[in-house]
Amino acid sequence: MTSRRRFFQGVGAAAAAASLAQVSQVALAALPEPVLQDKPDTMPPLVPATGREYNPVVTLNGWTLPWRMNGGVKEFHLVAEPVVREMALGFKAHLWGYNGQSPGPTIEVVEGDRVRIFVTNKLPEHTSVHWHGQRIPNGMDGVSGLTQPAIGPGKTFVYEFVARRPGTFMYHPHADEMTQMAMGMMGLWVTHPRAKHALIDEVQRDFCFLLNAYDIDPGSATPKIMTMLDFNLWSWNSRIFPGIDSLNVRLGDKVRIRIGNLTMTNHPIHLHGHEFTVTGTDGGPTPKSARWPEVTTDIAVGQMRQIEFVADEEGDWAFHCHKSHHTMNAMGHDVPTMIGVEHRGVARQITQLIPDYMVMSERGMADMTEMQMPLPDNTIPMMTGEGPFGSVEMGGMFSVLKVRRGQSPGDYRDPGWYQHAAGAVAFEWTGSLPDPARFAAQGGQSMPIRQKAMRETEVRVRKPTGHSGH
Ligand SMILES: [Cu+2]
Repeated sequence: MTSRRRFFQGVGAAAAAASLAQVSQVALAALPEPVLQDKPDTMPPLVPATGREYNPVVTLNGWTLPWRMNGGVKEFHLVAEPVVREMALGFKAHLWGYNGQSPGPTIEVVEGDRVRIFVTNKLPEHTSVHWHGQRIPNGMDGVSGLTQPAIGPGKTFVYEFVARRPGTFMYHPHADEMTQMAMGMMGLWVTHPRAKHALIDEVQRDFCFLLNAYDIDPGSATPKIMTMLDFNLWSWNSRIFPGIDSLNVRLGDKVRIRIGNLTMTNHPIHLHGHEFTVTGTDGGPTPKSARWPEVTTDIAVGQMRQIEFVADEEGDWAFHCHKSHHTMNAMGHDVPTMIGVEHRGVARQITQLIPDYMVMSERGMADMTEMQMPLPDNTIPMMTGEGPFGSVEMGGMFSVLKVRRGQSPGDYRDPGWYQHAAGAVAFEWTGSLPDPARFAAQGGQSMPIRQKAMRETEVRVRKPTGHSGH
């Protein structure tokens, strides 16, 4: 009963009711009852009630798909369907996903498990599921047209194979891929090692999430699927800051974070206050001789990186993509840089013609967090998030690693803001100041310029620019 209760905790009350129905129908139904999830919260780890033991992962703003055992085979039921994903409080996106969510639930199995996955297609078009990174029989690889016919709308297909090597993998359609991935169809797959593994350490916290990206115009809800690179929402598990949960750990915990990239660009993921090592890639555990300490790891398109560290510094540590446009939410960004341009006088004249005209960004963009600008329905500000000391002026791919002495083992709840010791926070200086050192030389040049000398001038011209390739 205890394990069943933990099992239910892992999937939430609504889903628990669904799996309760599943239990009574197991003997009758050919298909495992699909378990659905309608909450975007981070669910506690799903402790296995049946099958081999393992140390479960925690999916950031996600959940693990329950299974049933059938003659020694682990049976899962994935349902591909349109979903509504709350990407941040008050902002709902109309996506495609699996079992009520985008991304789909994490699938967790153990090395050597025989796995049977029923895939029911409730999308308006055909689909398939590719098990990215896994060693499987070719006919189970899920490439529609190449290794199987596509799964038509309303149809259910079965995939069956043995999870041969431990690691972190992804799943996604290999049918009208551009549309279906732009719409959010993807999920994580974790195969735990069967026994103690020389290259896979025991950890106290094991998190995972996918990097994904959308192009949704403010005020609308459906992603623009033709977008190639110019996405405006950079998300972790289809959530954007401040909608991404913090990663809450106990001081001294060994922490593993598995991050898969299914966007169309690379993401240098950066952790404050700690050094980590990359202990695994899609190809499996990294040999110990090939590990080195880092604070940022670049995750290319289609790659997975698994990082590990000991959380030995208390505090609230920023954890984010280091491309600064990826820590912003949707914005009209075809906007000239106005820093240093005094245009208030001009604005006064313009407002006589266009009453809504406003002066923007002549001192930088931080004013945007305070600006009381009417936003369209169903979007969120481009930079926001109230911290204990004011706005953190972030969005997109940003979260916080919270390291606390008092966090109990197995407790993933948010402990609140870090309480700093007296005098341990950077503070305003009001005393006298020594003269700051300034670099005075103009610098040389490696080669002479072959052109007539011009009168020295300070550039004041602003060149109109496009916005591609950011
Ligand atoms: Cu990024």
